[in-house]
Amino acid sequence: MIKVLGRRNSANVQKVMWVLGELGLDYERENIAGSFGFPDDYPNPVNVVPTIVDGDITVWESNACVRYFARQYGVGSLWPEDPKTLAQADQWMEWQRSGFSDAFFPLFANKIRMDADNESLADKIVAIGEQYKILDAHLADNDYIAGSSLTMGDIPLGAVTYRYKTLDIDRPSTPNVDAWYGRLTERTAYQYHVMIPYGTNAAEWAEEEQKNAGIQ
Ligand SMILES: N[C@@H](CCC(=O)N[C@@H](CS)C(=O)NCC(=O)O)C(=O)O
Repeated sequence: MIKVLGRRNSANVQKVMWVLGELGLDYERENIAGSFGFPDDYPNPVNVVPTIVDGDITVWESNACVRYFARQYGVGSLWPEDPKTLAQADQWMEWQRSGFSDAFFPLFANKIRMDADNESLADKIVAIGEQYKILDAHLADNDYIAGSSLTMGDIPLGAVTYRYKTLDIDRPSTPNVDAWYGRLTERTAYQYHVMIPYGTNAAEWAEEEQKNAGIQ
């Protein structure tokens, strides 16, 4: 049985859970990190979530976990067989981890988990809007990140986009992102694993974390 170690309200854990949902794989998830803390024998030297265990292999770094499951169980679907499509999926996954995350995560953490107001976050709100304009231009010619169907390339950006779209902030017009996001929101696995309320401030965030404790 696949094990996912990580609290359900972590966007990085949600990437992995969404993949498992898309692939129809059985799993057990354990509440780790945040208010749940880390067990002494946590098998990840960095002490962040997610970590996944599948038989004799343990993997951490969320995008590496996404790639592992896609390649092991999703060749031809989440893991594109065509090397060029695969390269496109991989490229946007790398981008999510670099420039995009640098813009998004400080905004989200400050706004929701440290209760900062939008005025103090103005530069960050503009910065993530600029990142979404880059994504919007790419999606003008693509229904999904790597072409005409969902691949692993959609997972990291898609998992974070629920949060971006539901934050109380101004956003630039990005019609192609909107259409792509609309397609994601129609997927059962996305609804169940990603579209999870997170509250509007630190107290609500903590409440939502506990509400999710009993949900697989
Ligand atoms: N690069 C890592 C980052 C993981 C990460 O920062 N996870 C956060 C949750 S999204 C975490 O574990 N924070 C500590 C905590 O929640 O206690 C990955 O993609 O897996």
